[in-house]
Amino acid sequence: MKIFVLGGDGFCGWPTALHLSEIGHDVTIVDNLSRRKIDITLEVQSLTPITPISQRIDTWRKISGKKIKYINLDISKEYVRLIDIFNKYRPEAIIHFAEQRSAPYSMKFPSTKRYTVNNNVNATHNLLCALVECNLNAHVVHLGSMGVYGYGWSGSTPIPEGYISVKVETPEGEIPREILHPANPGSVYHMTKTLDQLMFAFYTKNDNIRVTDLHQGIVWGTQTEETSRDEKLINRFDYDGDYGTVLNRFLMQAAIGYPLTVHGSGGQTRAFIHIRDTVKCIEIAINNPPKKGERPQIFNQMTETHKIKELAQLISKLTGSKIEYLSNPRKEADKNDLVVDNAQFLALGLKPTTLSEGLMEEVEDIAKKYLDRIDKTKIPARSLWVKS
Ligand code: NAD
Ligand code: USQ
Repeated sequence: MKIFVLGGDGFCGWPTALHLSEIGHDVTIVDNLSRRKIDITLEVQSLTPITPISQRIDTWRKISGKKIKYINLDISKEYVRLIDIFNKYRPEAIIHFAEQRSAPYSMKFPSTKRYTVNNNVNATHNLLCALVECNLNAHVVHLGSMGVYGYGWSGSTPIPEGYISVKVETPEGEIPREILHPANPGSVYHMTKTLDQLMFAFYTKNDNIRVTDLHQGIVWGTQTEETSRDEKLINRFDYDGDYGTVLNRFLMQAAIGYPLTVHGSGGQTRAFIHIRDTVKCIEIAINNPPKKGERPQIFNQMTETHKIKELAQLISKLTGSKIEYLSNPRKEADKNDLVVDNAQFLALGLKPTTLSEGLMEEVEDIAKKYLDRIDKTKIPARSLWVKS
């Protein structure tokens, strides 16, 4: 299948592009390298030494004998070029990772709030608008977020996969309806993902675009089968206070003896998935497209939920690290329950990688190996949700 991977140079996109290429798809990466540029502005770097995109692709060709094409394009701004490449290549599936994905970065300054909204909303809308203009029947697989639901809004009732049954009271009696689960974003970044959902609902209804929206939890881990074949293929690992996600940050902190940075009480429960499972889920999603005219197909892409303080305690037990409870830079519930329905991926054959299988491998093979690249001054999370 001809597949475009939008955002294919990023943490989830790069291993996905390699995996899809490995299993025989004709892959084109479209990426404006904005993530690499943000690192330069923030004066941080991936813990792992990532090579330039041309070297990554060249190495993959030498190792696998397979060719991945690369196009440098800003999806949020270069609409006419997007039309040109759609008409030239006519992709059959488009995986859409190309958004600003950090909640702290999205809350850092007015400029980063505005950048996140302009970039994410326009990227998704340009994609959908271009598909209609080019009369392209490609299946769009979008990486959304568990954060669109908020965390634990329905207590111990599992968060359903996208839609919720409600009864509308009318003078004529109750009307049963199935609606998108209420949106409850916790950051400007998460808000853009809730806006994406509405755009998908409109374009599937109006133009019969086929969309699968994957509501993904926090991705942890670094390597997949394909990225570990050569050091020049290594995946990125963000550890800084803006882009580093909680579990990978704890693993890096454990490796250098830095106290684990728990925000608040650590009673926040979140959903997690290993990067190897992300890649597998996308393969499954591509193989199971919705029909034309169907509403967006929504899968919850997560495999386990954990409280932040329990993760810290687990890593502390394994490595002897200290835990530090910091005042929380975010405006979020101090504790919540989170139960999530992920039956669709399990039914389609996903075999989850559990936390117990990969934690120490990450500390030993990644964090300890590259610890001389860590700048400790970049570890604290300094982006405040509310400036007072
Ligand atoms: P990332 O920042 O590493 O990758 C995103 C890629 O998209 C980058 O290479 C960036 O250069 C590119 N990009 C951004 N805007 C673009 C534009 N306008 N035009 C072209 N390219 C553009 O992020 P990631 O961690 O790989 O996340 C990928 C997607 O998955 C995001 O949409 C994110 O919201 C979602 N997601 C990520 C996680 C996670 O834990 N990493 C969890 C849930 C959902
Ligand atoms: N946290 C800590 N200590 C840290 C870092 C974070 O306690 O050092 C806490 C945060 O306060 C928060 C939780 O851990 O309560 C998760 O934070 P995170 O940075 O790991 O994840 P988040 O900001 O939610 O964003 C990440 C990805 C985003 C994706 C989202 C999925 O960056 O792209 O959409 O996870 S989800 O969380 O399910 O919404």
